[in-house]
Amino acid sequence: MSLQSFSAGAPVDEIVEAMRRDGAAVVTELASDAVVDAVLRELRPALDRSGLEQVSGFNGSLTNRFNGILREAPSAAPLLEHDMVVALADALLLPYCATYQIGSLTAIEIMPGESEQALHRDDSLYPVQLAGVELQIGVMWALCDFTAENGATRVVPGSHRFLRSWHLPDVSGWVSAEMPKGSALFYLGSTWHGGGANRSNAPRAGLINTYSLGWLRQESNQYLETPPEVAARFSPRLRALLGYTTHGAAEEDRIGVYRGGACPAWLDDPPEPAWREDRGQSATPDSARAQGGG
Ligand SMILES: O=C(O)CCC(=O)C(=O)O
Repeated sequence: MSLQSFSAGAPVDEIVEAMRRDGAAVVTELASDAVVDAVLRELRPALDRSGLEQVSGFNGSLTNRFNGILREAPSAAPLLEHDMVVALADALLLPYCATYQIGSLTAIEIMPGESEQALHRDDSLYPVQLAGVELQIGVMWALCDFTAENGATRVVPGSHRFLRSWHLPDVSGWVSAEMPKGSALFYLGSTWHGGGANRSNAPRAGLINTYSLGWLRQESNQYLETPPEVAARFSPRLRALLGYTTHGAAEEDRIGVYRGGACPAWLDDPPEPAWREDRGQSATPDSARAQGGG
């Protein structure tokens, strides 16, 4: 079984359907070479300086990783808030939350000679399983061509339906998410996947980030990775995605409120109303209740 691949202009509902069926899908050439090249160029010094700081059995010994993406690579912003990404995240996550957030944001450069990463599911971070509820989705942006030879992400199609258990399920049916530079692999948090071995002579560079339900704690602390003075350089939509907003509209339902004063100017005019209006969620608590919510 292979993953379904879509062109950048494909209807969002068809991609959502493929993700619900297979647990993952590829959308080809969603970002231009110019953007992708700029991201990698901006990340280069950080990857060379501190890429190997996260070496571990799980992360690999020949894999560069870096997390302070927006501090180093402002060119990554359009990828994180891309309309297609937001539309897919809306369809897959908004049934279970009022707003979702970036859970983690990591550049991963698998160097030649690296071996396979263990297959895993990202949502095992959270010690709950709620039938039918997806806790997060992941997006892997290809910053170069992804091939089976250079370590394209390995995905087990259909594995989002495997039950959680202490025993490793049969994950032998993995496929390589091969895709040209600028494409994106979308996968559910429950889908088994992992980095591939790099048997080529060149690095395999990708930018992977997750979007998780807004009432969960972020996997990586985005307020430290992108502190307010850096977040201020980006759009209200991206700031809200980073978590600089609240979950829930009504005073008594809000999570993530900040009442400490000394806010940056843009927090005095919080981004969340615009973000909610985008998605038709600007209803007041009373009218939301009248419509059957809350
Ligand atoms: O590098 C990849 O292709 C996947 C990495 C991954 O899934 C992880 O590190 O959690």
